[in-house]
Amino acid sequence: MKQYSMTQRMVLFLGLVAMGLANAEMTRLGSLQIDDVYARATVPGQEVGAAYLTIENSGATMDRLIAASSTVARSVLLHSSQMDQGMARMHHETSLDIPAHSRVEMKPGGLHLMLQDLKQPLHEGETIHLTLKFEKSGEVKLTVPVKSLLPKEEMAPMQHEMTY
Ligand SMILES: [Cu+2]
Repeated sequence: MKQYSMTQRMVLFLGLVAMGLANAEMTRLGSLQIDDVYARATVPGQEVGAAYLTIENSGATMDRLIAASSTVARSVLLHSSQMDQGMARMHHETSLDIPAHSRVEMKPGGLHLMLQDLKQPLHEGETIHLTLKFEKSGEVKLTVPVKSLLPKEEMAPMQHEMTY
């Protein structure tokens, strides 16, 4: 058996620790991998919040996000954003396809989960729970960190017009 030096062992150990940290917010559900999950902090009086995440499907069949819910909001809707004559407009989507061997990313200004009728403000540093329901893979409960507000100019999409 090969003997490792103290330094080699240390490097190996640190590598494993780093891998553990990198995977801290990753969730697996069947062939789906969900990561980069976070919600935006809200200001007092704000009734809606937004959450973002990335879903990767390493499987050979398509799956579909069909519902989402959270204990901090009365409903959670899937929205897409599009620029229309210089104004961002949100559209309510009833489901989100996650094609085989693909990665679907939610981000500010694009796809997002809208937390409607918040029951409490979302403070930076807290965590909330979000439950996602997929057509094939079923349900998964995520622990979602609340991150700081965007600079003011990037907050604009929060106040934009809604189209259903
Ligand atoms: Cu929205």
